[in-house]
Amino acid sequence: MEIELTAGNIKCGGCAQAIRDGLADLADDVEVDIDTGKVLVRGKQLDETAIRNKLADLGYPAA
Ligand SMILES: [Cu+2]
Repeated sequence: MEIELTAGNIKCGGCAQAIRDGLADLADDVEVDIDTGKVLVRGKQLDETAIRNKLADLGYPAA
């Protein structure tokens, strides 16, 4: 399955890396689009609430 979220505050490659690292335990694959703020998360089992909470903790709250 996959979940696409739009996260705030993504400004650079460092932000994208922080998100990929932060979500590594919650997903098999994470793509971050710096221009649009879109975060695409793929995995066999995804916990959207946990992903949203993690993004918020990292400082990139999802809309
Ligand atoms: Cu950044």
